[in-house]
Amino acid sequence: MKNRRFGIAGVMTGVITGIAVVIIIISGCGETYSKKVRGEEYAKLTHAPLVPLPITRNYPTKVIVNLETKEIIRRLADNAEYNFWTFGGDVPGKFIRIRVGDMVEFHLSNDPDSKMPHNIDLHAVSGPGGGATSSFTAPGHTSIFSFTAMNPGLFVYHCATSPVALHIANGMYGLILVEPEEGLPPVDREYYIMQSEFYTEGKFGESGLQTFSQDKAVDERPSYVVFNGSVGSLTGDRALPCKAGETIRLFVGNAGPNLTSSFHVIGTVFDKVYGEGGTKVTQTNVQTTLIPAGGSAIVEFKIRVPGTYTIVDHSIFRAFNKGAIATIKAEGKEDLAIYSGKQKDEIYYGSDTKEELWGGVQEPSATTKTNSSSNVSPADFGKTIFMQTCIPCHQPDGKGIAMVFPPLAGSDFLNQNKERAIETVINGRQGATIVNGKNYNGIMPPPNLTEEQIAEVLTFVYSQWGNSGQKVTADEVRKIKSKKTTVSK
Ligand code: HEC
Ligand SMILES: [Cu+2]
Repeated sequence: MKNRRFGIAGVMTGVITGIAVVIIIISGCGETYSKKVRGEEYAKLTHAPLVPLPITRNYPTKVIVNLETKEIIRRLADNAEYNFWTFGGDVPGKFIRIRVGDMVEFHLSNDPDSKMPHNIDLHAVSGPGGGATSSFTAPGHTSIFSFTAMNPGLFVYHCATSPVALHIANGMYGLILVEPEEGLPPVDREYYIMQSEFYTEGKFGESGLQTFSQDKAVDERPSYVVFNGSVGSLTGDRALPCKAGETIRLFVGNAGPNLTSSFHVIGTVFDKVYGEGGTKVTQTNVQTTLIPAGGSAIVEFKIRVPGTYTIVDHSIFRAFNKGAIATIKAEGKEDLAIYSGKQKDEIYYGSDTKEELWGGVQEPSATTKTNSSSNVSPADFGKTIFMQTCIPCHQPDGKGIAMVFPPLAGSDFLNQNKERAIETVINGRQGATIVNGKNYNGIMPPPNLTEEQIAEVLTFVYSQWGNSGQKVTADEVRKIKSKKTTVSK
């Protein structure tokens, strides 16, 4: 560990040489607090998911923080945008890292193009409003105020300009880490993740510029629950990288504005949790940790084998239906003793023999290997719906799973009769279905999509994997929906 043995006490008793010494006196309620602060530096802030480097100083200093509030229209999800209000041009706001005892001189600037005044309430501040009233800043102005970080820990900051809830709901929040005197134990990688909700008039997945819904916000019914400000901010190419064998520390914030997070990383166990963002390891060997709105947690875990690890809010509809998914991608060597991977896939006939059910059916083939190498342009609306709705059963490559889920790739059932395919996606399907000469007898529940979404997803499916390429319009879907009789079996 770095040279941090000399705490504040050592500094206070030490000989003061030619270094500038600032003595801060904060008085109130008859008590006086004074502390020596040496030197001055500018804080280096980072955009999520990056975290500034650990502090190597072993004395408190004056830290100048420059942060700008900015209102910007930006991606919320594929094809959906939102007018975000931000600290530093991004959601969440920039990460601030200081040391306990530091005297922070905070410069809050509000972009001249802003429509709103903004301010900042840092939960790390000891003082009324956490800095809010002192930092109230009109567009095109800068406010300066100072505070001494009395308590170490991981703290949320947010805008507290009236209406406070709206400023938070629109994206104005971030994290400030106040390191304890001795610092945090070294780890291989640190990342910054912040969960939050967005309340839009449109449903999850609707395209275009989304507007804020006060009703949904009051009812605590978000359309989106996301990590780092948008759906997919940390998935695919943007997954958090690491190597097997490394220890990862996540600084996790929950901005709310309403929901508590059941924070979980699928496929790992948190070796340590600094509960509620405090400085003590409150629990070891944890699966899921609660993070309150306006709160935080620090979690640490070792990634033992390579692969993709999915970060979720384990209030699980939020993950799969509202966007609360992020991923960690670990490279490295397999350790088959720790995790074998799939060793076999066999057909299971149930506990009582149902052999006759499969009589006359062709030899079951092994499960098709999946790989998501479909050659799609990202502009494709239907792709998103397909990924969100259809892949658990029909698989990312559209090949389905032998005997259980029929293929969409090269499906004669699909390609021969468009109306029948539309009807399937409207109503779901059950009973005997023959696809490419093979019998299926499962249940596809109705996917619950709008007419537009059905048209988009089927157009996408038809454009893939050598399928017929025909287009499906929302009008065609509406026509079939309004028919009383079913099209065909
Ligand atoms: C929960 C699993 C599940 C999901 C999710 C699902 N399906 Fe299906 N799908 C099935 C099953 C099972 C069948 C066969 C039903 C039967 O045996 O009659 C089927 C049949 C079909 C068929 C007709 C057979 C074929 O292979 O051509 C189409 C077309 C289809 N699904 C499209 C979709 C689309 C598009 C989506 C996403 C919007 C979707 N499905 C989501 C399980 C699912
Ligand atoms: Cu604000």
